[in-house]
Amino acid sequence: MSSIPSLNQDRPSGKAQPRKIVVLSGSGISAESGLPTFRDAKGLWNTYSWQELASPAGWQRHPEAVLAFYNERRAKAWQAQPNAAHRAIASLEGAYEVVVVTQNVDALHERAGSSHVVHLHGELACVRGSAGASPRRYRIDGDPIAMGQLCEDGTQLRPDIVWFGEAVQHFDDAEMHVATAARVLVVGTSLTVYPAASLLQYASRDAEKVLVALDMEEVPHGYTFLQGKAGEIVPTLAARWLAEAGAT
Ligand code: BV8
Repeated sequence: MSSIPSLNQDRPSGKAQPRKIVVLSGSGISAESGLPTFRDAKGLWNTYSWQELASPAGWQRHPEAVLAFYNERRAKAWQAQPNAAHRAIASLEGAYEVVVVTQNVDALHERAGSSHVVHLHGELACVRGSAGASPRRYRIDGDPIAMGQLCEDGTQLRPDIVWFGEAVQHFDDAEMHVATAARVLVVGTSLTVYPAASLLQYASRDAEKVLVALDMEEVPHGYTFLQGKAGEIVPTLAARWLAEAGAT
């Protein structure tokens, strides 16, 4: 795992807003919904080659294999159900402003009821043209796409997913939300992938910072590590925060 950059980097301006919670989630939060993670024993990148299936070069070399890989994941993600962790995060909206910044490409946060979700790495349920800096996007939910299905601009439709070597989406927005949160809850990510993992360092010094995972090689400075399953730990945390806010 790449080392976590030192904390004395320039911080975006922004005062922590007392009732703002920002959740930074990764594939581990969807594991209990039956969706695979990436780097665990049976993770996707231990089964498939990300270089071949989640990179622009792989798309150029064999687009059919890439489309098949994402068609299968899109169908599975569309069949999956939100779990107790997704639902607990959505329930916090009863008493807090909650922004979910996710590396995940499934829609389980939205389907659990979260109303403000920022996808850094794109969404399985969307596809886009395969050329240009601001391609047209289409929502296809759980449907497959095939070679020959074209965007209005005439280019082959591709998954609206951020591959390795491609710029992540909404990063500045995500950075601002982390910097103005009174609480930062990191759930189900190995903090391997950048620049997403660098978001943790933008949390305010006075913010409450919690990290939930099955295991964590190196716990970031200032974060409280709660080891265990998201589906068990996050509902307890949410209940405590709701009680503190006087909500039941
Ligand atoms: C870019 C596609 C530049 C979507 C993914 C420094 C700065 C910037 C870039 C880099 C850098 N160093 C290296 C890079 C390059 C690269 C990178 O980070 N490489 C890594 C491998 C070292 N980054 C990039 O290429 C990024 N792009 O920087 O572009 C640029 C700039 C301007 C203009 C042009 C270009 C793009 C990164 C996005 C790549 N796309 N996937 C898809 O197919 O799904 S990454 C992939 O990893 C997924 O998106 C995933 O979300 C993400 C992170 O993985 P995790 O979610 O953390 O999953 P993982 O398996 O690792 O861990 C699971 C965790 O869950 C574990 O901690 C486990 O304990 C826990 N867990 C499991 N079960 C449970 C649980 N916890 C609780 N409960 C459970 N039940």
